[in-house]
Amino acid sequence: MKIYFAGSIRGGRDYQQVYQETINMLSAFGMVLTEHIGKKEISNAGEEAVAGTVLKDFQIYDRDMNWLREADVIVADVTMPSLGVGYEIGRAEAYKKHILCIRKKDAEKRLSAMIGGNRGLRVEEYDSVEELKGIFEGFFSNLPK
Ligand code: 6K6
Repeated sequence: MKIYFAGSIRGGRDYQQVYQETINMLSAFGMVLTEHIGKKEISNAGEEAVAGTVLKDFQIYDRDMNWLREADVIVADVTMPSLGVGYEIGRAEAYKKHILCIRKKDAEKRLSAMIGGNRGLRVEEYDSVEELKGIFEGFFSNLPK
């Protein structure tokens, strides 16, 4: 099971710690292709220190789109509005991937109607990362074999 986790980078890194914990939890369900999303070293303005090299934007785009095509499912944290995450959800939908959106209940910003109003998308709300476990178990156990 290949999992593409999407979370805000340039949209703002307020939830970086939550992404890290979410990715750790997701690892029990499959291989997370985008582990770097949880790393502290990725800042919304700084360089990508994680790969040991600074990637140009077109390289990031190409790499991420390849991973997205390769993925079986996409789990997107939509708590923090992010152009990139919204774009990835739209592309994943076009590729007919299984998509799960998660969103913290105490989110400051309202969810975009393009996500919340899309009847084809499943958006689950959570209070704590521990709560995500049950949400993930439900999602992964209901995927078609
Ligand atoms: C470091 C500092 C600024 O940019 C970086 C490195 N950038 C990225 N590295 C990896 N994935 C990225 C990067 N920028 C965007 N993405 C993809 O878009 C990720 O898969 C995220 O899910 C999403 C975040 O989009 P923005 O618009 O919040 O950046």
